Amino acid sequence: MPKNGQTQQFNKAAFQAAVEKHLTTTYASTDETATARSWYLAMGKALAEISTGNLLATEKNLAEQKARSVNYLSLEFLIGRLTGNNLISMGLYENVAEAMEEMGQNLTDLLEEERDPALGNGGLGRLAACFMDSLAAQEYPAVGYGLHYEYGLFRQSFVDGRQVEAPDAWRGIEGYPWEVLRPELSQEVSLYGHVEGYTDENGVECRRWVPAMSVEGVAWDLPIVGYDNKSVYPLRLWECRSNAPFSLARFNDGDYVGAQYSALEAGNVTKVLYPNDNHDQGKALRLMQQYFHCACSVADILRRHEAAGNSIESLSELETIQLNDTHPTIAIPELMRILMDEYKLGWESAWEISSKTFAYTNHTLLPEALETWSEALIQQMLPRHMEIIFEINHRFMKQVEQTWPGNNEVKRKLSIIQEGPQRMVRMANLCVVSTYAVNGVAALHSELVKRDLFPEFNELFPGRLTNVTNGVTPRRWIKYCNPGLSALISEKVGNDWPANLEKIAGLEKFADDAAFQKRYMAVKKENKQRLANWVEENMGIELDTDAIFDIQIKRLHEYKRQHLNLLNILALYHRLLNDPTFDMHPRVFFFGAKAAPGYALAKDIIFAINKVAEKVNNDPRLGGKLKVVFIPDYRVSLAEILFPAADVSEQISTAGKEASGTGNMKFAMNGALTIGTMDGANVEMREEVGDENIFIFGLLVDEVQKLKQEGYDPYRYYHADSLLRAAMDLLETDEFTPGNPGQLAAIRHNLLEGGDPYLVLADFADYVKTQEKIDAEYRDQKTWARKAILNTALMSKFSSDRSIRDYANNIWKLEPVSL
Ligand code: GL4
Repeated sequence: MPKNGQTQQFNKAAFQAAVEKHLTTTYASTDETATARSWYLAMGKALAEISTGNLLATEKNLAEQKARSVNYLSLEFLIGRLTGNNLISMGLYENVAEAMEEMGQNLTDLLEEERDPALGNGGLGRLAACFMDSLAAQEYPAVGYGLHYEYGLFRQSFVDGRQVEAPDAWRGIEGYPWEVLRPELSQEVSLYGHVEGYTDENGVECRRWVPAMSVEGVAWDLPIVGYDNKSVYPLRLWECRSNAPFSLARFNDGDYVGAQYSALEAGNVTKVLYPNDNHDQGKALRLMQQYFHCACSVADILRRHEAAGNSIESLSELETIQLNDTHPTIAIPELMRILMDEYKLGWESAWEISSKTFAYTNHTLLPEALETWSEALIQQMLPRHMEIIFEINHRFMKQVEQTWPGNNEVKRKLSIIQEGPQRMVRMANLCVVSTYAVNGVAALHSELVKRDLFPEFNELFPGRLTNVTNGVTPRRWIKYCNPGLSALISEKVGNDWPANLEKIAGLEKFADDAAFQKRYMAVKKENKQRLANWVEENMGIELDTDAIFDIQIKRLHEYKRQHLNLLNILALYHRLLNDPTFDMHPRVFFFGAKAAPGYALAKDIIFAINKVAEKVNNDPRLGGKLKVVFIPDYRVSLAEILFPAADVSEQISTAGKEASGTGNMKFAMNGALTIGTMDGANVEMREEVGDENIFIFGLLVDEVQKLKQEGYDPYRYYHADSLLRAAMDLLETDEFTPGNPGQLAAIRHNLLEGGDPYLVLADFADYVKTQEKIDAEYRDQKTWARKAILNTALMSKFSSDRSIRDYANNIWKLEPVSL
């Protein structure tokens, strides 16, 4: 039982009355007409009353204490359902279950009524959600700033195996019960127009922005409830509304239609989340989203700072702003603009404050994900910001000249402005130049940031580039999603492990205990059954829980190599049908993945997996040994069923491409063994669990680079390996698309002729061999159980509580403040 949570304050009768009140007055239902959904909504509202009270109390306390805070700016917060998790953090799960039971409602069923707020694409957005949870759990003062998208990440379905996207109206028509509107925090955001010079009353030459239009930013707060404490931090999401009259000049000019058009555009700003992960699309509306997010957030940070009676000069002492990737970079020139144009500070003073306030996290090395914005576009939408960016670059170039005199090549490389037919602003360069700390998200990734991405910056700013290895919250990713395992852990190491994951190491000594192994594996079996039930009910596929549950869940991307997994499946299919001596333990290969709507090859891979699944799952010749299940509409709430049910975790990206991964950590905590490359956080997971307890395969980063330099020739592997050939050639036939040969050929073509930068064929043989090893080892259930237990026991490093402490101690210099 939490020690200082809200349990003591819980008054069951009052809570039930609040639920009743919301049922009738908020949702216009009676006990007779209420649906499960209205009960869930009323319950959510009654709970939100408690969390909102604590949110206001936390806000007040932090302002009074003049506590230093972190402001986490992110275009994505993939928080998933809040109700179950908040109940656990509030220490009210059992109390509320009982209260609802007395009202004739089953809590577990009601929790299923909540739609996932899918305000993120994948790992980057989910990390932000785990970080907010860990900030609140450890009471490091924080505000999360994001966007209140009307539509979250699209909903996915399959029609004849192909991905179809539909809009995700996550709030439903009733609105989301946990969110609370903060009208008093509204901000006005300017856009377009021009810059003019003027002389102020002291005769100083100044610049100012004369915007052409403005929109309104409205704040919605979602409560981030601290586990086992009273603090509740806001996740503040900005919604864009168009101002009236939004474009006074145009309106007065008689350009009525033009003015309306701007209003339409502005109303669109927070309409939808861009569905790209690890890919920059460069659309003007996206830049508007980014600026809108930054303008509202920076203004709100300054408002809080001033309201607490602090001087602008002390900003960097009391506030730090963490940029989650480059998406909120425009916050930097925005703060500079406000400091200079509104607070009338000179460049040096403004820079002194700004460059000590911002820090930046890099989440990817993929060139196509590194954001650049056309100078012309910024110039048009944000003319004063463009001017400031030029000035930052001008001063920075002088610094480069001092270090590398006359070296134009290094200048070209480091410049914030990329020359070319269309000049572009490199957002990552702007970040590195303008922040006090830059971090990668796993040890290997951070080394590559220093060595390959920003070597000169590392020389120029020694110590600025650093590492904070990612983590995940053990509250959602063990305690909430895996109650069976949680009970087992608590029994052995006590029940304070969710807030102190180091304690979980206490399980290590039970790894060889036969009785414990049995119970641990029984929990795994129950979790596999829960997943099997879901699949049966939702997809009509029957599964055997004695089979190995092998799971790859993440965004669909060539670098993550779902198609390598597919090739192994095709190889198994081929061997089962053609090699009488071949035997394998039954295995179910699960996939869950959304492809960016414009990413054709990713969609082809989804189609291929679905087509192979259709055939394989219904082919009696395979004797039920091989099943393939592509879970549609993969999302946080499904992840909560999938992670606990896995025996094998697929982490098979090309070495050097996956910055960290966080699903890898969730799997291992829940006792899945990893098959993975030496990439991202896999490297550190191997360090923690030891080489015997993880299945590592494939080329290393340096081998990848070397092979590419020498010239990767996929045919070399294709010709040398008959199994690979058999698997690849199946894609040309109509084996899986009867009557339509060649429907899956795009993948084969890409791997052989498309100059595949992810070297799929080069890693195939080792991957197959390592999968065979897994097959053999799974048959020895005792050894398997031992390894699985050790994976759970040795994952404490990957709690996001540890990540947040690293940020707090090494970057933010933040102290906890308890309520
Ligand atoms: C990502 C990385 O691809 C992923 O490896 C990492 O775990 C995550 C959080 O740091 O960030 N970068 C982008 S872009 N999307 C991601 O998921």
